[in-house]
Amino acid sequence: MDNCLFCKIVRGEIPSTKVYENDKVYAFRDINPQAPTHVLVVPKQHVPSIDGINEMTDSDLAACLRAVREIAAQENLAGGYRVISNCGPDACQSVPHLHFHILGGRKMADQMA
Ligand code: DGP
Repeated sequence: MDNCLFCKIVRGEIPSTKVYENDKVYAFRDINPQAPTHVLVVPKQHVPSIDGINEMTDSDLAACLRAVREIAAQENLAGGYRVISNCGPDACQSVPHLHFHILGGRKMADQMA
């Protein structure tokens, strides 16, 4: 996707602070962190949101969650962490490329919203 912000980050056309990468997944620090650790995990394949995951292979989708686990270990989030994927306008998704927020390094609120 030529004009997708996260596709441009994956391609290195927009700078980011890389945390993790493999052939299917790229992960980088959020520009507006909401916790001491705030990482975005994105598939390299352009998929707009969870609503679009039928366009992905199970292997590529699983790679995102496996990357989450790897990154949590790498970032020493032994106390726990939260994984969020906003999907669509009611969830305030602002970048239409599937991504998983990893939030950690502090105690999260016990309410989700
Ligand atoms: P969401 O609202 O769930 O679509 O989250 C999008 C996130 O992307 C938001 O937390 C801020 C982050 N973000 C937006 N633009 C950039 C950018 O250019 N670089 C980085 N590192 N993060 C960005």
